[in-house]
Amino acid sequence: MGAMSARPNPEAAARQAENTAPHRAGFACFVGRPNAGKSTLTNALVGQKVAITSNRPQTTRHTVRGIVHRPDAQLILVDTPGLHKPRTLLGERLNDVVRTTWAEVDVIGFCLPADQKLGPGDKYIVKELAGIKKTPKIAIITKSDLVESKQLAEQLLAVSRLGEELGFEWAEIIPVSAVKDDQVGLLADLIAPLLPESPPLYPEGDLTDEPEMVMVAELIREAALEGVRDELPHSIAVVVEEMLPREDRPADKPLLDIHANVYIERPSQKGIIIGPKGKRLKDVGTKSRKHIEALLGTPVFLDLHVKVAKDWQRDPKQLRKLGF
Ligand SMILES: Nc1nc2c(ncn2[C@@H]2O[C@H](COP(=O)(O)OP(=O)(O)OP(=O)(O)O)[C@@H](O)[C@H]2O)c(=O)[nH]1
Ligand SMILES: [Mg+2]
Repeated sequence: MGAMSARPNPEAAARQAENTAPHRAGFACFVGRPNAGKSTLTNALVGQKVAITSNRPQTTRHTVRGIVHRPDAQLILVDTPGLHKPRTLLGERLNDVVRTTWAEVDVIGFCLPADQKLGPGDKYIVKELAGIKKTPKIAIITKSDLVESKQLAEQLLAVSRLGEELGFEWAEIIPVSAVKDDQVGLLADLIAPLLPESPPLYPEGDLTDEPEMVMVAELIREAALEGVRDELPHSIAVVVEEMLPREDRPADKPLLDIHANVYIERPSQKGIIIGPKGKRLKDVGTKSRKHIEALLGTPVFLDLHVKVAKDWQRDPKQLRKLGF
């Protein structure tokens, strides 16, 4: 028998002649336990802060899209809330968001921190991922800068074995450090060929599709999270009520008035957020204002108020009001 001859494909031949691969575009989501480094990695790939981060678990509360533009591909990264055992209605809603997201994307990136033992929480997530047969899955060992190479090798092996145990093979397994910018570019190189052939889905230069008011609220929440302990981080929610250019300002000296409410769950938390003589709240305002001004490119007057939304994490009505 002679060799099988491929049908002529003029398009492919032309491409080969020019040596250009088809342009690809699509969605890749990052999933993993809270605090695994998903948002930090998203920001590192995009090259700009599109998602807030903190050392408190469950920082991210909605999906955030970060867009990476390359000549050969457009990667739309979908950062998701950490998947966890829910203790509140909010927690359940967040987990639902993650499950909806991973069912819709072209590539799933499972994030596992290098410095944490692969635990029941991770296994629970990977087991669910194993059920999504059609989607290629990449295991990403995050925070590689925190461990020695021996520990890193063990983690790579552990995650590879977990895939085997659950009856699937990772499309790739890669260690990265978002903080040290180690292998972040390589991760993008690995995701790109897994995306479908497509023209770009977002205009050149768009880095996210987050509305400005949401980003502003998130930057305030990020500043408010810093230094608070125990249950308080979970209790904080921020809503921007209004953003208006101040009237009667000369054109070369604009000022944007931003009014935002910082919600907590109980009156007893008010004192902690505000701090002695209002110092903490003032610091939150100063710190977040700098980030907001950088984001919007205009001077800002930030007016923050602390309000109690009683037990909002468990109350469907309050959750709706706060945008969940
Ligand atoms: N050393 C080191 N720390 C990192 C790295 N990536 C993230 N972190 C830290 O890990 C903590 C959690 O990072 P996030 O990106 O907010 O984690 P997340 O997975 O988005 O967390 P949730 O939104 O709560 O699910 C922060 O304190 C980060 O600074 C890394 O590559 N190296
Ligand atoms: Mg996050």
